[in-house]
Amino acid sequence: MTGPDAGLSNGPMPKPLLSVLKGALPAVPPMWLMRQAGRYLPEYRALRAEKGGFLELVYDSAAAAEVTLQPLRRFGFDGAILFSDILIVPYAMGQDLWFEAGEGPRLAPILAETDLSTLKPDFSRYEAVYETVRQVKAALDPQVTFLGFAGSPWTIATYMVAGQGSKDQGAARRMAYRQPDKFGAIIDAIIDATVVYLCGQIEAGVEAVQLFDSWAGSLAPLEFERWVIRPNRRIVEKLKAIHPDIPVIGFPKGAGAKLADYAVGTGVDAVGVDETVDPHWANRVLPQGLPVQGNLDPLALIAGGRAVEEAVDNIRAAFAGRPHIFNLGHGILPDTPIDHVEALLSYVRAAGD
Ligand code: 1CP
Repeated sequence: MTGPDAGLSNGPMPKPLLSVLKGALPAVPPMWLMRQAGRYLPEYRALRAEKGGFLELVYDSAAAAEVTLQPLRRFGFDGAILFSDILIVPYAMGQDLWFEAGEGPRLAPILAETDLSTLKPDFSRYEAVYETVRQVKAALDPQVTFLGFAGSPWTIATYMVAGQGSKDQGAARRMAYRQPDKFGAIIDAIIDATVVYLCGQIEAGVEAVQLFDSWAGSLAPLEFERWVIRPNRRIVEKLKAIHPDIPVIGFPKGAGAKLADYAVGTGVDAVGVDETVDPHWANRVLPQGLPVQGNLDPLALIAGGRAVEEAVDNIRAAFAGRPHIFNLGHGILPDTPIDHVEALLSYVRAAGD
């Protein structure tokens, strides 16, 4: 680590990304990319083809550890994100989960009349993921911060209710209005299953966790307070009671004008900002000193060249006075050229001062 804040402690060299989550202001922002372990990498596609399916890969801990480490070897990011999926939580809650080739995840949907007591939790479905964490931890460069993750309750519920991804999350939004008690019971069960899962990841070796709320943007304000802010706050409180020193990054994609309410209301330690948010505005409205993560447009990275440099300069200028982890505003897309990722890293790291 370089820069004025490099010597934060007298012990071993602090990890750049973890230090920023705890408030450091290094000259060069640490960097990782959401979905960095995945389909834009030929070595991922090769292993995925060999294992036959996505869940097979997740449940083969040695292979999942290898996939976690692939982008580290190639690019030298400051963070490693565990290779798993947010839908492992509903699976451990007892919902059937499978992946349709060429389409995506499918779950047996929770309908208006579905009796929730038919869901029988089986948390042994988390064990292979914890084993992946242990294997990655043993192999990871000590300068790299290891990130665990889970989906946020609202985003998880959208998949559990619809049984698959959807454009407007209509099935879950309808149930939330029509059957708020039932929907609340689903959210409560997700909160509990998520805290178990994140504690397990932490105890196996991750050093910070991210809550992905990919569909936070689809809710009206009162619903946002009820189904995004409150459940995330409960997760943060429960985690902090057990693991007070583990930073929590909240990523409320699409929160827009509700970003500051989310940050303050949930009590997360850092907030992920998506690419539609003006970083100068985010810097003005977020609490002073709160670490941010983001927010390069994944499509700019596909274009590469000047488009990326201009956006990087703008983001870095906006967040110059606060702890900042450089990242995309959402996951890296499968058609992203690898040399554009390399160029991004060089550009961010060269433009230190
Ligand atoms: O090989 C394949 O075909 C599988 C593609 C894939 C991958 C690589 C899926 C299926 N999940 C993952 C890994 C994954 N997913 C990670 C770990 C690695 C990393 O970040 O590098 C993480 C953090 C996720 C998170 C995830 N899964 C989210 C939240 C983040 C986001 O991008 O919004 C969501 C919404 C999912 C659900 C999911 N899993 C997979 C797909 C194709 C989807 C989207 C389904 C849909 O909405 O229709």
